[in-house]
Amino acid sequence: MKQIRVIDSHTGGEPTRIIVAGGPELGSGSMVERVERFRNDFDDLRTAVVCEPRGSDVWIGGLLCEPTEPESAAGIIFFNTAGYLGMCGHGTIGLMVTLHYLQRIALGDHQLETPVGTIAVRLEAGNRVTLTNVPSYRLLADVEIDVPGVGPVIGDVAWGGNWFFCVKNLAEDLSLGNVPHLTDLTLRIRNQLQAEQVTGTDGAYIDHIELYAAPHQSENHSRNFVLTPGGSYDRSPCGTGTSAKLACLAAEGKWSPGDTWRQESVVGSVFECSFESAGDQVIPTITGQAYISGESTLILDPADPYRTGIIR
Ligand code: PYC
Repeated sequence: MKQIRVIDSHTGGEPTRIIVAGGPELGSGSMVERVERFRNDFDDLRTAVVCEPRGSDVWIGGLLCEPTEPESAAGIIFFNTAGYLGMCGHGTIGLMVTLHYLQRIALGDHQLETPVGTIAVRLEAGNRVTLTNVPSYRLLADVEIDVPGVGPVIGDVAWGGNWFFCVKNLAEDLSLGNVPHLTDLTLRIRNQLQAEQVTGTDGAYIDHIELYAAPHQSENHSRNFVLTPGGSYDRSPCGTGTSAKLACLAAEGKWSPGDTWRQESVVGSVFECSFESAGDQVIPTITGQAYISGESTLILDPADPYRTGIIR
């Protein structure tokens, strides 16, 4: 029986499952080479960890790796039921709290290696984590697509460690009771972006769609709904999505460097964010809290026909 040891946490309601033992050996290459090795040779381990029956579309998994640089606390490869993620904001916050729970890191400043770059992270008391994300930018402004059953939808294409379509012209009720409609709407938008060949750089598939509305709590600046690659929605305000949003706000001159943007999620959890300008990009910082929610050993029984998950 194969055994995989995992620690679960959630960040603003969005779960993260970190593989801390029993994961694949990916060698000592760059993080990009390791994610390719994971994808090509060990993808059934990804599906075993996050797909049903052990997981579901809401889960983000992370494989903890030895870092390539001695000054880094860890390397991390994030993944979900659809594939691999460049970066994950809520997952990084969960990872830091997990490393602290394992007594592998102390409170203070650290760095983490991801396939899209090395990021700085600070762990504070109270499970509070601030991450300085990869440079984020708006690629395309005011893209209009004609979504079947919806009509014209206008949005910006932006990078925040993953690709996002940040919708600008829809006024939807972003409440939990409306999740089935919001999911259907954002799936239609994503399909239409693909049909009209609207992509990120080098034809990259835009797998995250963000809707915005006024916050429910007056101290916040915005509420969002974020469709994630597996077709679920982010319970947290989405670290990479809020980085993309900040890049769009900066490009439009609607938010100033250093000012705090409080992004509320569809479940009401909040990230405090800001950015520094770096030419036509921004360097976002995202602060949130995570809590450990479980520690377990996954068992892959060779006799179990679904040991590597239910694959769609
Ligand atoms: O927080 O960056 C994020 C994220 C991406 C997908 C789910 N959460």
